[in-house]
Amino acid sequence: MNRRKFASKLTLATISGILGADIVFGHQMPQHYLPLGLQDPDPFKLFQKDSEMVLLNDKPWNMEAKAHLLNDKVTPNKFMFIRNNGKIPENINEANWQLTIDGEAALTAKSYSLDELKSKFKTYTYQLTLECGGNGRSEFNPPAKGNQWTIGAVSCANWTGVRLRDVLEDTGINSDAVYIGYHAADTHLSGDPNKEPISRGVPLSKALQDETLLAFEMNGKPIPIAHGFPLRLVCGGWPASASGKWLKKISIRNKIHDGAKMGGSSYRVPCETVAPGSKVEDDAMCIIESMPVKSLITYPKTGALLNSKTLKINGHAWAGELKVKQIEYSIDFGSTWQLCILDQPSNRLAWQHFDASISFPKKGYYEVWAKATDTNDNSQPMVLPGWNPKGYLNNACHRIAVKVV
Ligand SMILES: Nc1nc2c(c(=O)[nH]1)N[C@H]1C(S)=C(S)[C@@H](COP(=O)(O)O)O[C@H]1N2
Ligand SMILES: [Mo]
Repeated sequence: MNRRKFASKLTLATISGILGADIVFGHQMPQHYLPLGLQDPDPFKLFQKDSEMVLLNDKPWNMEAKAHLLNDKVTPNKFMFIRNNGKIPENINEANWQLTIDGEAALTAKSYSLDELKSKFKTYTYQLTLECGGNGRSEFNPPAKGNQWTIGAVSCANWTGVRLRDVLEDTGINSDAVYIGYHAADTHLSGDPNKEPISRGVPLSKALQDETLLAFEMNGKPIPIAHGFPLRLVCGGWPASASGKWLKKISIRNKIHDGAKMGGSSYRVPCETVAPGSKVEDDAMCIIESMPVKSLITYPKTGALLNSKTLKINGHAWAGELKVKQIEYSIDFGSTWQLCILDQPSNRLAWQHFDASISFPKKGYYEVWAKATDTNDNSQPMVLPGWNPKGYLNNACHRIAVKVV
């Protein structure tokens, strides 16, 4: 039931209860009217998102981009997807914010204020690709439950912060450490304070990489609230669920972190390929680590009408922990492929830009398909890759339609 229908079934007294005040002229209120006080704020204004972004859900907030919105080399906030599992924390006081490092494999437990983090450790800036593990979920069949992301749950912004490694080493890492897990300030949708909406992590080896940051800035400014203000973990190239927002605590674990959304079918896929629709036992599921090779054509916008037979396309390609070694395009439904020009990433784990000049043989309808290959020779599949219960890791080729008129 949507909230409008829900509200139409409520009595005036109940609505007053929710609003926390009497509706003085309630008897004048039109029937089935949803009082503004019960309506959600405009998320585009609230989070300063472009009006072309697509809202997938409001409880919690989830919003994605369209391919042509992601044309910038460095993703600005207005085009960055939002993926929340719980409620965004309110009334954040930066001055009192503490990050605690603890865990059974930490030599001690230590807390740092934001000022301490900034003054004690060296600051780094990296451009890092963050893609939701469920990006592309909407195409799986049988369908997978969850946000029906199409292609827009990916971003590549500049993140500034201190290295997680430097802070973990300052606290002290025990020799039995194997994993880290994050804990954050967002709250569970049920309102239960003992439940965390999400608490994921990465193996220690990923945590210790140069580019794994405790970030306090995005694109040179304090991180926007939807993206984790005032402190966020950023683990580029891995499912973005590993990059904890509103970060309060990192636990150094002597076992695989067992926080919320680390088990079952959350961010896990069958270790071996299964037939679509199969039921997969828990112990046959493996945690997603590096994201697979993928690309997007960000110019032109699909549906473009061209009055010329030549077209310059451009976009980005990325490959999780790996680099993209080649990207090709096809205008004949994948029968033949031509190489695109591919740039180096601005740093490890940043997406890579590509462009190509296409000559169409004659007027008519075409599809432009793009296919990237990583340094391990894995290419993007042209159709859907392996089905999995939650619809993760869809890295099928992106396509756009164009008409030469
Ligand atoms: N604390 C917290 N961190 C979180 C989440 C969350 O719900 N709470 N969502 C995760 C998921 S699933 C994704 S895909 C990314 C999304 O990051 P973004 O909203 O900044 O694009 O944040 C991750 N970090
Ligand atoms: Mo995600």
